[in-house]
Amino acid sequence: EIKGIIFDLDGVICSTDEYHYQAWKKMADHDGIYFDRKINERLRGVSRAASLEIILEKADKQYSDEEKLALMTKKNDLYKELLSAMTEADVSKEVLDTLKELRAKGLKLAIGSSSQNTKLILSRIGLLDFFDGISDGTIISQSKPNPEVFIKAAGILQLKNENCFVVEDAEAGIDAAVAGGFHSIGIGSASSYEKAEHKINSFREIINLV
Ligand code: B16
Ligand code: MG
Repeated sequence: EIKGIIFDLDGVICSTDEYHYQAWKKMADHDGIYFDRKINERLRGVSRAASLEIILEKADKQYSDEEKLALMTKKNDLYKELLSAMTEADVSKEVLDTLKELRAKGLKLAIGSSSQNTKLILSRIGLLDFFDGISDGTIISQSKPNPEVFIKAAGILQLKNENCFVVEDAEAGIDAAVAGGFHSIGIGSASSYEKAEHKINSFREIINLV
């Protein structure tokens, strides 16, 4: 029985996945490191530091820890610049209406995101006070595919993992859900991932699964 739903943020609730790409791309171009959308797919759901390691696979020099920190800061500054232009209009009517319908059905709703910018994004799109729980990159020590972020979200909702859906656009996120014993729904980039228990093409379809 499903009593709660844990939503990934970037690429599920809003399209900040595109801003992540643009910010990493600018950082990489500036440093002369090859980066494209295909490599970007591997960054979905992955922490900032792990994302940088993936990007640096294409670099032709070794970076010190200090330089890596500077690159991450640069990327995050570029990313936050893009976030500062976000408004409530950056959540689709489909997402908003579906969230409200799920809430009306008595389901508990939480965010489970690797991002340390989660609360900033939620406040920009007007959803900071909407969810029953927020588990994000500021309270975890291991990023997806480790299930920690979802386990903490279920804990906040006071629900068992097996009574929750996890909605994810990242393969790493689906892997995390499976590892934690959650039911999973793949959307977007994860909508054709074989490990996703349910696969949907539009957010509204969640209604049919509960
Ligand atoms: P930040 P999600 C993830 O968010 C993104 O998918 C991933 O690309 C990003 O590197 C990660 O958050 C960390 O984000 O740099 O803002 O802390 O998909 O788990 O909501
Ligand atoms: Mg995501």
